Amino acid sequence: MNNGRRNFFSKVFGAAAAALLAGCDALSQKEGFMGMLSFGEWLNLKTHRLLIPRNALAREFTEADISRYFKPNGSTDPADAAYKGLVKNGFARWRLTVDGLVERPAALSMGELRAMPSRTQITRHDCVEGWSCIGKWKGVPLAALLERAGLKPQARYIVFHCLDTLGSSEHKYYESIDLVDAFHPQTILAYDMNDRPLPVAHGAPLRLRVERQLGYKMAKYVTRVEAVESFDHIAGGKGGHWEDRGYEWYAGI
Ligand SMILES: Nc1nc2c(c(=O)[nH]1)N[C@H]1C(S)=C(S)[C@@H](COP(=O)(O)O)O[C@H]1N2
Ligand SMILES: [Mo]
Repeated sequence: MNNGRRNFFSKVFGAAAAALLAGCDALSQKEGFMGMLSFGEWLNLKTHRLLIPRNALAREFTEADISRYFKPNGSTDPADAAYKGLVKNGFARWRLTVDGLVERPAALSMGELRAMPSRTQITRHDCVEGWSCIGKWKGVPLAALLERAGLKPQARYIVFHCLDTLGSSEHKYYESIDLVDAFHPQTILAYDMNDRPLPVAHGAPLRLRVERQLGYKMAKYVTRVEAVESFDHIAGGKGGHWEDRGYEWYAGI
């Protein structure tokens, strides 16, 4: 190739790479990746993400990044009678049931959960509606709970059963994740938000944080963690309240 043509091609490829990078700006910043990469490096990064996306940690932020206002969404004050009763009692009678395909089913009090190992993380919550807020979460790693209960070999998914009913649904809110996300180090059942017990609007007394996915996966008002082989038999059979209404089951970000 003569020099003129080589220049022409490098300009065209340069422009294409720049356009691709620009298109990826939001995602790149979200993942803490900054600066210019060559086209080859960019391709490499994308290939890696495709191969090992679910082992990567979601970006964590600093105290200074915490949103002054964190928007509550979906159910924010459940009207369900059982939930109202628990609130009245300051959640003294609340228990987290761990059952399904486990060796040692359990019903744990908040005191027992708080006595388990904990993880604290400052992360960004992205709702499918297009808003984001940064909050600090402290809770028990789901992996610790599952290790304590002992998964049976047939277990493939973890289902989170909630205490609230959203809108005119026939079923209580629920969600599910696979075992890759269940054992991810940032997957926690959070009981504190911004250094205080989780408020009712954000899912008191316990809510899921699964940081590599969108907001609707982060079940609030969790009362039961069930290990299952399939979720065909639960509610609409698609693995979650919003999934039953057409949303994607794997809401990776
Ligand atoms: N039980 C339950 N969990 C839920 C919801 C809900 O309505 N009920 N809404 C979901 C949606 S769409 C979002 S964006 C987040 C909102 O969490 P927040 O109220 O802490 O902002 O909770 C998710 N988890
Ligand atoms: Mo959401």
